[in-house]
Amino acid sequence: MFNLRTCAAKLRPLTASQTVKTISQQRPAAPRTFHPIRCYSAPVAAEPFLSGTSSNYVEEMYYAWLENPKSVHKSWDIFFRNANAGAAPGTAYQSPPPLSSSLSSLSQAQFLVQAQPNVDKLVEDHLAVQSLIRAYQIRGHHVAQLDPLGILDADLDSSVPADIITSTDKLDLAVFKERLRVLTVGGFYGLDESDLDKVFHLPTTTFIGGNESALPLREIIRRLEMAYCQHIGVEFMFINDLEQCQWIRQKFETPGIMQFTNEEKRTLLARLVRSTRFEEFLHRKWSSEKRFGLEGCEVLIPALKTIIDKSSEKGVDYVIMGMPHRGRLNVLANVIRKELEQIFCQFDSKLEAADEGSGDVKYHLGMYHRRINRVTDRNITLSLVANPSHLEAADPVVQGKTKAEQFYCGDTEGKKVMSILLHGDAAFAGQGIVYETFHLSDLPSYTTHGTVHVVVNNQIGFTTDPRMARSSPYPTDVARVVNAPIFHVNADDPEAVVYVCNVAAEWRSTFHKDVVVDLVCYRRNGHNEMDEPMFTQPLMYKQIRKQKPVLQKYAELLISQGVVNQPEYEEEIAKYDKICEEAHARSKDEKILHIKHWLDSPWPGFFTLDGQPRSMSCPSTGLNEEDLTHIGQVASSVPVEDFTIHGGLSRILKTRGEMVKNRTVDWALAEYMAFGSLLKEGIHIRLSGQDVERGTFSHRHHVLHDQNVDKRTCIPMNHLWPNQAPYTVCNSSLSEYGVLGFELGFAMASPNALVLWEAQFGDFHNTAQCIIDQFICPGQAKWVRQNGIVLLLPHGMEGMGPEHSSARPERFLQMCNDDPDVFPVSGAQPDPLLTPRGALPGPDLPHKAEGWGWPRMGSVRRDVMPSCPHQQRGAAGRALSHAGSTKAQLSPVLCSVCPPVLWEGAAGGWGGSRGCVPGAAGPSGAAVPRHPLTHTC
Ligand SMILES: Cc1ncc(C[n+]2csc(CCOP(=O)(O)OP(=O)(O)O)c2C)c(N)n1
Repeated sequence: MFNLRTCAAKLRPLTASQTVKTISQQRPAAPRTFHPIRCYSAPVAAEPFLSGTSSNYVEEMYYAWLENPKSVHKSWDIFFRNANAGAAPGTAYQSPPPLSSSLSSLSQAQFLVQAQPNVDKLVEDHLAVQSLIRAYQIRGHHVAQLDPLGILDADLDSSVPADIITSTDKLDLAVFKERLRVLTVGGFYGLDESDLDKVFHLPTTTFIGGNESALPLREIIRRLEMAYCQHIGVEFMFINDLEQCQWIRQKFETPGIMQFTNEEKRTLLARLVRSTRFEEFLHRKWSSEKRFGLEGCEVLIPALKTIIDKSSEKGVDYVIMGMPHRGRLNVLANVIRKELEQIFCQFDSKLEAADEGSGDVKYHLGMYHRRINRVTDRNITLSLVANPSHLEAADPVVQGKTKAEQFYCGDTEGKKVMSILLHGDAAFAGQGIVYETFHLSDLPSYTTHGTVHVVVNNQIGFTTDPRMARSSPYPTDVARVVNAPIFHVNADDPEAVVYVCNVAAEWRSTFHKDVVVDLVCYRRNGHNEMDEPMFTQPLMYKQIRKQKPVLQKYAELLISQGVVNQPEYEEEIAKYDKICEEAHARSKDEKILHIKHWLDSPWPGFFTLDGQPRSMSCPSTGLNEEDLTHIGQVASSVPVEDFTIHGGLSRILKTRGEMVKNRTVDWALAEYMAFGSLLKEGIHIRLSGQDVERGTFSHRHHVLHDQNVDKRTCIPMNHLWPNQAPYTVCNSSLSEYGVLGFELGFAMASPNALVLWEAQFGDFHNTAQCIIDQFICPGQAKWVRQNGIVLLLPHGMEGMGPEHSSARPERFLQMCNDDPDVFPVSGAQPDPLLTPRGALPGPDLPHKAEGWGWPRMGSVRRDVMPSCPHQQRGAAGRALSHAGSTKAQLSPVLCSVCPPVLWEGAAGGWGGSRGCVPGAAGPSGAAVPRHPLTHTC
């Protein structure tokens, strides 16, 4: 039930003729409370018993009666009924009937009972207005005018929700009457036309009143329409936090809140000029080149700049962005501010590449730039993360990189570093990785403390109509799982767009949670500039041909408002065109394409000035036994006081301690020693994956849990040395694609960390195949940047079925090979089934595959790896000697007895974490061929 508080004085009659100002003056400003009173026809203040001291009592009585008339004494029931029924001042009170019933008291009771319908109407009307306001808050977005083309409903539903009382355009009386009739007949509200001019107190859950606490119904509806049914559709009522809902209501309902100064309008116009003229310039110069232009959503540039400006104002100084193809060049030029000549020269097909890296640079590679934000006058670093064609694959990578940057600068609350993710409407709705990434957003070891998502919702996916592309009303519905507010906005209303972007950035800095801006726009050309969209969307494109560009519309508006004049506008255009022309002239001087200019993570200190790694050598990896013993002792102890561990774990730790004494190690202890020694050298380690804290096989136990105190844990690895690097070990959500992408992004931020992702079973890595195929394997060749991520893929022949028994390491070898004529086969004779051209699997494929793949890997690994404790023969000695000589070789452990087998895939390398050049040597030595595409270290 609502919080019912008011004062008896408010039980006065209230009519539209009364100034609502008077009422608002009586009302305390904060906290806002709910006042359900509407109209009493008798001034109860005139009652003799209503003295000042009794008013609170009366007030309580009144609300109790409103809820349940039987809950108060009969005399109060009669009084309130009479007052409501219009009894004259002083007559509402009736003394209780005498014990002996008389005819007169009977007739009096009858009079009172007849008052009942008025009371009911009062309560019903009050609830009706409540419900009406709530209906707009929940469903107003369904009737907001979001499509600039005016042909498709953004929610794919043309019907108006049954409980929204009016049409969207105006408070047209005819439409209103009809709707009201339908709703009245349908029994929704029980209001009728005569109620339109009655004044209602507003509940605390709305801000439409501004400084007024009561409004006529007509005005209530008008204001609700202004707030929820114009060019902004706000979806937020699924959020189950009252403060957050109130915050949003205040931002959108407060009358006149969407105001812009002339200066702000001119800045917005100038940004639209840049965005629009940039695409026009590219079109003029390279009319037959693909560029995935932004035409139809030019407002994206002011939108992003607004988010960045507001975030900078709130203290953010590093923004990491991820985006797909659409408008990427424009974002690089006008948001990140990459030099225009660097962009233009990418269109020159004769340009020779100075370094490694594949084609398609301009749509895929990233960028890193530090500059002054002109609006806030503060330094800001902007980084656009490289992305493959695979839509949305970069989402978790951006989040991981953001987390790493936050971690390394000690930004534990995300106040300094933030991420912005851009999406296409079809991809946002269709790609599962979006959902997996959202589910990382609030996990302690994965949160980036709020991401601003911007959807370029051009209402088409390549050639596919949204009605065939998704089953949800909006493409953004996936964001509802994390209670992110979603602001849909008509992209042809630049001020509305800028307004919601400001609110989104403020939301992020206030609540540190995700938020979505859905720019409902259109795509002026085909999917790329060479595509004919009329084949498949004839009607839409007929409308698009007629559509005035947003720049023109906004310029006309500002000129009509006198904010700018025509010559000023033309001058702005000429100024930017000149900038483009001059950059184009300079771009012709570029003879060589430097792909290293397109990097998103600079790795300061790692490269020489000419872009080469400072050192190609691996530092000595040897360790003394004293350190190993120390690590082993910590690994077998509980390094904090008064901490009760499980009895079973005590036995495990005791066994560990004995192994240390006996100079033997098992897999878990060897891992401990490898990690511990790196931590001593100041190398941060992050181990992430499903259940990695304990270890799937209950072997690791890196996090100890106090058996008596909830959430009290201890990570002994962080108690090794006084000045050691931190060790992060975190159980992840049950996702491979999302979490591996995240860790890859984390590893991207620094070459001086060891970042490991563990699959629960090795073969589960295939649900993260996209990250492996698109980012890890093509590493240097595609991205000009290697990555030290290490994949732990435990697998073994232990009766868990054919797929669980192998992590398919041979696939990594295959993916690291880019010679079309050679496969990494082991036998003397090339296997015809496995040659790349014309190779079709025959009936004997399993046998053949086994012939070259697994046994070969197995035998190679058996050669280089230490034995396990089950094969008592010198196992510990070998493991220790490995740990003592080269930690990079410690990891491959194979045992036919132990269930888990750890394999460091071709994808990963520890050398990166040791400062050597990834790719210089593989962890499994000869198992990984040396090849430019090989991404091992
Ligand atoms: C994972 C993946 N599947 C398919 C494609 C091929 N593809 C490229 S763009 C595109 C349509 C994308 O539509 P949308 O997300 O709405 O973005 P828009 O191009 O309209 O901006 C498709 C299917 C791809 N790049 N990635």
